[in-house]
Amino acid sequence: MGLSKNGTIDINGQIINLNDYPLLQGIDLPEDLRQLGQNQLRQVSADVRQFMIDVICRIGGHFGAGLGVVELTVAAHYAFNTPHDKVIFDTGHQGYPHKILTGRKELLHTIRQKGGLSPFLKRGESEYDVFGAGHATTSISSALGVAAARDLNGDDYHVVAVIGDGAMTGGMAYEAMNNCGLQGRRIIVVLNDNRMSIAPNEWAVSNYFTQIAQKSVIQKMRESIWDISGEFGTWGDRFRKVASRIEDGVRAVVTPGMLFEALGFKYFGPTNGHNVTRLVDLFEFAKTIDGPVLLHVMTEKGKGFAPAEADQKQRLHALGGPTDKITGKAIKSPNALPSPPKYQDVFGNAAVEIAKANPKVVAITAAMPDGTGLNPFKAALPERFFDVGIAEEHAVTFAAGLATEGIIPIVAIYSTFLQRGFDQIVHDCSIQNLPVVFALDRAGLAGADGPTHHGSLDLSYLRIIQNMVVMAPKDEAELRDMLYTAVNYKGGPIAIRYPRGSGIGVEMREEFTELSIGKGEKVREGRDVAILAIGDMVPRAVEAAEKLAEEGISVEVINARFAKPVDTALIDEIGERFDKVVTLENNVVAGGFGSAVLEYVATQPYAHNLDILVHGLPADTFVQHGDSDELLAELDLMPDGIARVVRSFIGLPATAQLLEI
Ligand SMILES: Cc1ncc(C[n+]2csc(CCOP(=O)(O)OP(=O)(O)O)c2C)c(N)n1
Repeated sequence: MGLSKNGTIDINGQIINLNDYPLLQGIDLPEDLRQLGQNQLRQVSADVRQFMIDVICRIGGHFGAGLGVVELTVAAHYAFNTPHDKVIFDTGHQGYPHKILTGRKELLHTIRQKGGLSPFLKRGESEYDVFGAGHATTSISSALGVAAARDLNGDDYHVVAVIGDGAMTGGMAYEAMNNCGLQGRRIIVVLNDNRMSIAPNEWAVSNYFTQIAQKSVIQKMRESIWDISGEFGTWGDRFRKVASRIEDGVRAVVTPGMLFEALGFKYFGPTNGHNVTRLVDLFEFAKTIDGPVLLHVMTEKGKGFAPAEADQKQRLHALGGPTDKITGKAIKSPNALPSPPKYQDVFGNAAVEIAKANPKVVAITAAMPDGTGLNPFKAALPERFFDVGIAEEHAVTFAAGLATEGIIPIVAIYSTFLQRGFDQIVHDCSIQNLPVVFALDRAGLAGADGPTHHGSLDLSYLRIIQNMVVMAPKDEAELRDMLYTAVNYKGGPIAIRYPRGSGIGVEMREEFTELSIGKGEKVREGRDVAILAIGDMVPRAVEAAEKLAEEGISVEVINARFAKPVDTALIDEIGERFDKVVTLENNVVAGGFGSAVLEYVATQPYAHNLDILVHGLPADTFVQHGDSDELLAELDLMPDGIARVVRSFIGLPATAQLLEI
C-alpha cells in the first residue's frame, strides 16, 4: 500500500490516480493553493471532497465532519498565510481536508493505521497542526494562549479557532470566550454550525444558534406588530410609531449573536459555509478587525456525499471500514464470521433491563448515546435518559445531584473523556459519598483512535480516590453482573471499566448475579507462578497459562474483578503459596491495579518472600494508534507475550522450552 512514482496511490490493490483531481494534484502545500485565483477555489473544493470520499470509503475513518468543512478549510488556507497565521481545529476529527491541503494527501490512506497518519491533529506530524486535538472544546482556550504569546513575543499574525456547534456545548468554550472578551486580543473564532454533534444537537445552546441562523425572530415580530396595528384603523398609525420604538429596544436584546457580543466578541453571520469565495471574503474582512471576532458559518455535515446527507442520525460521522461509495453501507468480507456482542451493547441492554425493574435508575451520556450503547435506553425510557452535551464535568455533578434525592444515576462516559470529570468525581461524588454508577467504555487501548482516546489511566485515577469502588469484568457476561451489582450498591460511587469492541463470545445468562464487593475469583489452579489479572487481561492470562502448561509450567490465574478494594484475603492466600506473582492490566502500570497489589503486599509479613512483576501499559510512553491487538502484542500483553514475560520472570528463556517435569 503506498504511492507509486507515476502519481497513483495503491490502496490494497485499488488504484487512486491523482490526475483525476485536476487542481488538487498540483497542490502540495497551502502556498500552492494561494497561487490560484479565487474563482478556482470551487474546483479545488470539489477535488478535495472527491479525493476524501475516494480514499476514506476504501479504508474507513472519520468522514461526515470533514466533508462538511471542505470549503471552510480551503478558504482558511487561502485567506490566511498558514503556517505563519495559526489555524486551530477543535477536536480534530474534521481535519482530513486540512491534512490533504498541508502536505499529507499522499499519506491519507494510512490514517489511523499503525505507523500511519494520526487520526486527529498532532503537533509532531505537521507544522500546520498548531495544536494537538482529539478531545472536544479546547480550540478557543488554546488559540487565546497562542494569541497572548504572539503579543508577548511582539509577533504579528492571525490566530483562528474553528469550533463545531457540538463542541460549543462544552463549558470550556464559554470560559475561554469570557476570557477572550476580557483580554480583548485579536482572535478569530469560526463557529462551524452543522446542527450536529455525533448525533443531532438537541441542546439549548444549539437551539439558540438555530434561532440566530433563522434570523427571523425580529422579522416575525415586526410582521405581527404590523398585522395587529392594521386592525386598529387611525389608532394603528400611533400604535406603529410606538411599536417601532419598542422594536429598536427589543432588537438590542434579540439581535443575532447577542450571547457572543455579551462575551466581548464582534459577531458576523450566519454565512453559507459552502460558498468558498464568500468565506474567503469574510476571512479577509475578519482580518481587519481588532479584538475578538466570531464568524458564524452554516455547514452541512456529510456535504456532497448523498448517503451521508441522507443519514439523519449521524451523517456518517465515521466509517468503520471499507464502504460502498454509492450506498454508504459497510462492505463486509464474505467470509467474515459473526462477532460476539459488543461490550457497549451488552452494557446498554443490561441498563434497560435493570432500569425497567427499578424505577429509580436513570442513564446519562455526554453526547455519545450511540457509542456508549445507550440508544436502546433512550428509546425505551426517554424520561429517564439524559444527554447533557459534550459536558463530562457537568454530567458527573448532575448525577451527584440526582443521587442526593435517591435516584440511581448510571453515568456512561468513555474512560478517556471521564478524565475531564476528575474533580467532580472527587468533590461532588466521593467526598459526599454519593452512590453514582460510572460506566467507562473504551477502557484500555482504544486502537485506531490513538493516544488521545486510549483509556489507559482510569484504574489509576479512580483507584486513588477515597470511597470509590473500581471494578473491571473479565468478559461481557460479567459486565452484566457488575452493572447489576453497581446499581444495587448503596455504599458510595462505584465504577466499571470495560474495553472497546466485541466481547469474547461467552454464554450469556438472563438472570443477574450480585457480586461481593472486593472479592475476586480463582479461574485456574497452578503451582509455579500466579497471575493476578484484571478485566480483559483475564482471558488473555488464561490463554497464556494454557500455552505455558504445554511446556510444563503450571500457572494459577486469578480474576481480580476489583482494583479497589483489592481482595486482600485472596492476595494473602497467593502470597503464602507462591514466591512469584505477575499482575496484569490494560492500564498504565503507574498507580494501577498492580500498584494496589504492591501497596497491600508491602504491609504483609510474607512481602520479603514474594517477587511481584507489575505488567501493563508503559508508565512513561503514550501508546500510539493502530489495531489494539497489534499494539497489545507489541507490548507483550497478548497471550504469547504474556507467556514470554512469565517465562523470563521465573528465570527461563523467553522462548518456549519443554521443561523436565
Ligand atoms: C471531551 C470529548 N467528549 C466527547 C468526544 C466525542 N466526540 C467526538 S466528535 C463529537 C461531536 C462534535 O460535534 P461538533 O463539534 O459539532 O463537530 P461536527 O462533528 O458536527 O463537525 C463528539 C461528541 C470528544 N471528542 N471529546
